[in-house]
Amino acid sequence: MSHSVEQFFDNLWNDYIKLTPSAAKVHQVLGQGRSIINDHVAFRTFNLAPVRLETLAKHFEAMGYKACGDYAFEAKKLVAKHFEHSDPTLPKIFISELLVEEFSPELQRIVKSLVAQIDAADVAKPEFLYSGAHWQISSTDYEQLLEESEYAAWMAAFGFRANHFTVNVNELPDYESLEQVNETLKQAGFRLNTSGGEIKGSREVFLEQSSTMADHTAVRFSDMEKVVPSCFYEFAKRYEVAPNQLYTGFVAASADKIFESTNARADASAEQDGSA
Ligand code: OOG
Ligand code: NI
Repeated sequence: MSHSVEQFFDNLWNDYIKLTPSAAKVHQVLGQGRSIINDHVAFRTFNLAPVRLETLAKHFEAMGYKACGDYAFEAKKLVAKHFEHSDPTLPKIFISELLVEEFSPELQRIVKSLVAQIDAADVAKPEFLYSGAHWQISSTDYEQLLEESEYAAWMAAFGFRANHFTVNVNELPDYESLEQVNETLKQAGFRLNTSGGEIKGSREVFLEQSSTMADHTAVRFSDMEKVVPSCFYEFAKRYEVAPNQLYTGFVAASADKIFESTNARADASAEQDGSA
């Protein structure tokens, strides 16, 4: 791995743990001081110039990543792509984008006003991917976005940075199953995302995933400070599609539930689908 790519992921991680103090605790609990290998890192954006998925992806393509899979989330009005690198020590990258034109004029107005505050020259720098929010937003606009899209509200509060890192459970010593990982996390006091069940996916789809519910962080809105859900940690176990060949893709039905790890009202949604 080149020095600059290594530096990029170090900077990305350092920004992420500032908003996600529980991530350091996850490493301590699961890794017992040994290093943890990450399966993937996820980013969010809006499908508006100059921050479209394709534009953000250019930074990863410059590092040698290749586009591998496309995903659509109709109800949440999102699409996503994943990227892989030939260096197996580098995490996969999952980037989603909100289909802004499918929302109400009110949401479109707010989101466009945020994106208009970005200096396009900043987007061209790799540091953009851990630069946070490039705008001012009021807590009332945040609340308004929240009514239509938890994703839009998260983007408005946090901007451009890793939404989550994901522990590669296959590479985790001491753990045979994702159930064991989840039990250890719960005993250590972590709250897991139960939307769609604690474990999303199965051996049959070659991927099992779980995640913590996002930490809560004080965000300075233009009118007041408010504590809102920030970032979370995910756990992924992959299965072989052929001898010695692990599945490398994502599973849309599972990803759909992982998105809810940043929901303010995740408990309510878990009750609705009967899995709480
Ligand atoms: C991405 C959710 C999907 C996965 O691994 O399937 C995902 C997000 O919450 O931004 O991370
Ligand atoms: Ni993920």
